[in-house]
Amino acid sequence: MKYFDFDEIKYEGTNSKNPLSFKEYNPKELILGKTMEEHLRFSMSWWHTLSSFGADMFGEGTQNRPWISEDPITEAKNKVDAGFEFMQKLGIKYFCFHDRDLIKEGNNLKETNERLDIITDYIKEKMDQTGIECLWGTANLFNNKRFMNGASTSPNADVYAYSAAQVKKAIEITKKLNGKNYVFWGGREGYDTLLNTDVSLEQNNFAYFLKMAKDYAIKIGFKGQFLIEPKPKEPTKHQYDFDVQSVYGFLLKYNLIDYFKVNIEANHATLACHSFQHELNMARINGILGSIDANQGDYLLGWDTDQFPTNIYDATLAMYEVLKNGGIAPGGLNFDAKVRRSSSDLNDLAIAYIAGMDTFAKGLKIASKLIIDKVFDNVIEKRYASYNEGIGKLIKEKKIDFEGLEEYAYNLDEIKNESGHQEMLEAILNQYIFNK
Ligand code: XUL
Ligand code: CO
Repeated sequence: MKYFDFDEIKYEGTNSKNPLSFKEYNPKELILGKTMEEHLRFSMSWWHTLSSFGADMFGEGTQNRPWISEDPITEAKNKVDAGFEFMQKLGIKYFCFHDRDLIKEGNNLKETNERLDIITDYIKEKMDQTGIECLWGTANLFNNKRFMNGASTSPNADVYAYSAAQVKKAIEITKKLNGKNYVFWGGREGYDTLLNTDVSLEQNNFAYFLKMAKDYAIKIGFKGQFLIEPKPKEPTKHQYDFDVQSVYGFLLKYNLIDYFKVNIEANHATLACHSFQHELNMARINGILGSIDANQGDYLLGWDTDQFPTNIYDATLAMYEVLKNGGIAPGGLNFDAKVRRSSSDLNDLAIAYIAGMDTFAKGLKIASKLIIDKVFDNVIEKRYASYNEGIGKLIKEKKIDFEGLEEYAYNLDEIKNESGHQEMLEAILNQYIFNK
């Protein structure tokens, strides 16, 4: 059975009026020596695309999806069929999943795991037929009520043990599907009030959980990259993986830095009061940029709206960081995004993905020009030139101390600073966005 009534989506160029066509994303076009498809590594999110129906805090779902069924195994297989048809038609080469997106839980963990075996066999067949691959897998440790106080940071040791068993299985199925990465998003790993929380114990337990996970992955020969996905809040008030810099400090403290990178989500960055580029930059300069959850929030709303990314400024600066990083592989750009509640047609899903893919494709093209022309590199190099000679060189090379700096400062006359030219740079960035 076919679920979508459109054919393969093609690149038709910037002037096309066909909503079911790419205007910017031309998969085989070369940019800086690599195809767009190699740069962008787009991925479909199983949860938003196949398991979400537009429900919100105030109302039920609005989107009829023809793959729904009463029988959990039939529904799970339908979702695989629909998902692979969708990815093939859009030319998306990767998917990401939570264990619980694939199939509903059974009556106990054993039955749930048996269901996972059945559905991953089915997915594997489809992967072999289509060449589509798994970007990452993860465990959903937040939906079920057993996780009401967290999973690996729960005050209840039984929940901790259950979570470990669930992650063990999730790593196994990700390995079975040859996943390129495995993600830890601390859904409820945080707290709502310090009046009942032992943060120190929770963080130690959390770190030990991650250590056991990486030890197990090594033991079974899972070669995928481990990623932590920072988010400052929601659903808990304060989440431990607040942002890239907190995760980095945590990984250093617990000697996990060699085994984990980060998966950066745009909407999580803005919830932390950072720009998307800030988070990507912090990850890149610390050598931990692993993968991206491509979406965007709404600047007027203070929550995680997971919208499809259409903001060209953000996408350009994100791709700038990706190119500066030398690419994102084995990570990719996963659309952790859902259509709005009122976008209730099935084709809205495809149009949303096309909009996101075109935005990042255009961002990639603009970012490559910014890099070729060294637009910001030249400015930054000049701005920090004082560190290339004299006193600055001594500072940079750590060959001077406070006393030496004091002596130097005593002999300074007037200190002259230079303009940062921010508005000029913003205008130049606009020029590249408008014209390239
Ligand atoms: C939640 C979120 C998750 C992770 C995977 O905000 O982003 O979907 O990406 O658990
Ligand atoms: Co995400």
